[in-house]
Amino acid sequence: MKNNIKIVLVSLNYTSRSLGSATPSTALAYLSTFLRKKGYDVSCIDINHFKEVFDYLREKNITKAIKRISKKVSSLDPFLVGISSFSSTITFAMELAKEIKLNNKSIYTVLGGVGAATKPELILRECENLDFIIKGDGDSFPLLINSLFQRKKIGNVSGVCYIKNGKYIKNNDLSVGKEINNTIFDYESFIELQRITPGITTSRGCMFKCSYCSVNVVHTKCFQLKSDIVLKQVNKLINMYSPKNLLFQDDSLLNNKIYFKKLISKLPKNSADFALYARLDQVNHEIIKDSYDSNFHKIMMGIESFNPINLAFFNKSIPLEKLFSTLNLLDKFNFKTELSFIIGTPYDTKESLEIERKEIEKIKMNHSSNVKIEHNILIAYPGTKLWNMYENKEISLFKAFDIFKKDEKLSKYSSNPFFSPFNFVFENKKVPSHIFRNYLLEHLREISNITKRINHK
Ligand code: B12
Ligand code: SF4
Repeated sequence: MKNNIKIVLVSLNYTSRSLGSATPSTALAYLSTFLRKKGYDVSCIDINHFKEVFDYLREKNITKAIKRISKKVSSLDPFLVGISSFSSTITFAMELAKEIKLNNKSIYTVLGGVGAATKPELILRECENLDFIIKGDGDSFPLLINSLFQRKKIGNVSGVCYIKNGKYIKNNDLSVGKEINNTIFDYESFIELQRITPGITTSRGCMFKCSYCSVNVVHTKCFQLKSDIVLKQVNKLINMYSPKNLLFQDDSLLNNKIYFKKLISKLPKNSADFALYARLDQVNHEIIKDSYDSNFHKIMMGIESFNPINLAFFNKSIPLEKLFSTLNLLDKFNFKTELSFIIGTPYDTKESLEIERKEIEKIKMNHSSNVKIEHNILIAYPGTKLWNMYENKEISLFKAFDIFKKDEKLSKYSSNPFFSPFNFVFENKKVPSHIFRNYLLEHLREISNITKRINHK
């Protein structure tokens, strides 16, 4: 039954690729469908699809972007705004909350998502314009909204954190949302959507413990959605939106192979092109063939590094000797493959980066048209094992604004690694930071040259 309480949800997880290319925020899709079913009037703003905001961000005009989002929020006249954040967008969320409150002090602001899950007290104390943080899956969101609307005490609403009379209040966590995870979501509450490439995450948490990864920060327990729920979800999105592509966004859809096989055997045939993320050690001929037969044409794998010392530092043992034979197999089935690498560990050396470039050149030479290579610079995200090592002073970080200049996002808002993780790079064990920074910049330049040269051929 409708209750006429207006809620606006905003996702700030910006990607600079191109307008509308990112999957609409799955977090917002879940939350909005869940709230709509309970009678709320919900609108979702995903900045990767909001043309004016996206253009401002591309021009690095953060102030205008924030004002534009806030203007849109005002025009929707909500009772409460929920913001979904990654660690990289917490400062963005704080600025937006400030602007929203400037326009209308009575609107409640709530922060959620992986960015909000670590150190909620620090975030709330830093930003008085954020009224609440919800940790976990958001099952208790309606209870919080209702309590506020009816001016009741917040009491024991699970996962909710706030500051009252200077005192930090933290209710017990609710890591796995039973109700929200059984919701079959849609994108009907999204405004300004450019195009729809659905993203589905069939699990929460992960059984592996890679040192840089944040997946287990929000979801401390591994949890797999029932396969019939996932199939209902896939069918609903295909029937409603006829998408060209549909992306399975679990960091590895192959963590549970029995589940995977059952799921893909029941996926609708001749509907969308499917894509998946997987770990190299989980991929084999049978998996590739079965996936191909079920209409999968794209795979993304985190290879991370060719340097065994780095892989040990990442707590990720990947059988690199399998890489070339797996790429050959994927080629046979004409899979598009994206391989991602991480540079910037304390153990990288000029020589190890050079070896890495040679290996990447080999991959590009042999599989040019089918393989895309992506590089990420190592970041210590709050709550990860690397972050704990940094807090325990086992490893150090240094400010490296210029490395990220071309992709500045909101990196200059803060020089605190918690609030601006993008500003910081690891100190190297062998060379001083300014030299190490040059190694990284040179590596990125060289990789881009290799890619251009080989693609051009
Ligand atoms: C899809 C995705 C993206 C998409 C996002 C598209 C979009 N429109 O959102 C794109 C490609 C843009 C992206 C980019 C990046 N990503 Co990403 N991404 C993911 C991925 C694979 C899935 C996220 C997802 O949909 N999960 C499923 C949903 C249902 O779960 P959820 O987001 O946690 O949401 C639930 C709860 O948290 C809660 N909730 C969430 N928001 C809110 C808000 C409110 C108000 C409430 C009450 C509750 C609530 O309720 C939701 C429903 O239950 C995750 C990995 C993962 N498995 O989560 C990484 C992940 C989130 N990404 C990560 C990273 C590092 C990045 C990049 C930095 C990568 C890079 N090098 O550029 C960029 C950062 C972009 C930016 N500007 O900040 C890290 C985040 C680390 C961190 N601490 O922030 C993750 C966790 C991956 C990892 N292995 O560590 N990413
Ligand atoms: S990087 Fe992937 S495999 Fe490693 S813990 Fe994170 S989700 Fe799991």
